Amino acid sequence: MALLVGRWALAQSPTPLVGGNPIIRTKYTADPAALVQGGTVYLYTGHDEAPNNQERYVMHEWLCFSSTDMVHWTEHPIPLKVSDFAWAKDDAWASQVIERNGKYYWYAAVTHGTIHGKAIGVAVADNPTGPYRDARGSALITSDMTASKISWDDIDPTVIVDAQGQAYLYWGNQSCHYAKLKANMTELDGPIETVSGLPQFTEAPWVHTHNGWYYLSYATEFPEKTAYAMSRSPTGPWQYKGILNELAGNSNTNHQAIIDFKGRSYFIYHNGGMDEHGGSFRRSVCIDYLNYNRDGTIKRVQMTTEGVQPAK
Ligand code: FUB
Repeated sequence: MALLVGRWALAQSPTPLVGGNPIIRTKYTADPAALVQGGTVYLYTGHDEAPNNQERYVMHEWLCFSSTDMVHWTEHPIPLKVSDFAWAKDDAWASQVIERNGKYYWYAAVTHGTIHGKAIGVAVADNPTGPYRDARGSALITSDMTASKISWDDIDPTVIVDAQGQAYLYWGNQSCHYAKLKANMTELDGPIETVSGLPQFTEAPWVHTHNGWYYLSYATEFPEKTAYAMSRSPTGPWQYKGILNELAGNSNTNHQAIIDFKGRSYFIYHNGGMDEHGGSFRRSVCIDYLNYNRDGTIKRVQMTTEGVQPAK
């Protein structure tokens, strides 16, 4: 059964608000990813469950919401948990869902149960809201597949399929990796490469296309801002274009998704601003407009309390 949140929840508060940021007020949500399917946007988030007195990530499951106007959001039953990956230990970190040939593939960062470090799994479903099941029975990416001094470098997957039907997986922390995926979307199809041209890359890559350009946005520095680079190809070369979004209030991370929907572009991110307990480990998803310049570069995002208007 779906539960209407967003405006409905706000209307129950002592001081009624209409829409606005954060968009979900019933629980803490982080690391947004969004998928447009016809007239509906599906929003996938992590779930920050840290008690108010604990400053650490407590994340065991992912959440799914949908909207037809970017303002009224409906929550769906929990579509995926860490425990759905039998080989994983914990930590439902950032993820992304994409559609291919009528199947929905959910790429998710977790902590591996037996191979030291973070790992990326892939789950599959027949519809965007799931339920999702482990598509491989093993991790797609493990920490021993990449050279790094840190154990949390294999996180934050983002996936695109280019105009020729080639799928690419990008991920990383400190270094941005990428690899081709086979058409089955569950196996690598070539070596793991490193993306160059992304100064001060921290994490959270998100690759999207718009008017013939590829964009790779990412979290930069720490605490994190969002920066971006552009290319005519999913494999680069990438041209760095600067800061896209400033520090997001009260959160040391800044994790974005970018979509076009019903004639407008949207920047979806998180901050730590929902209530007096909000912060880096109790984050909340927000949405503001994204605006392009004529040459394809992107105007700096203006984070707002009011958020966006209903999309028509
Ligand atoms: O939510 C856990 C981690 O924090 C994500 O994987 C990063 O992108 C950062 O938002």
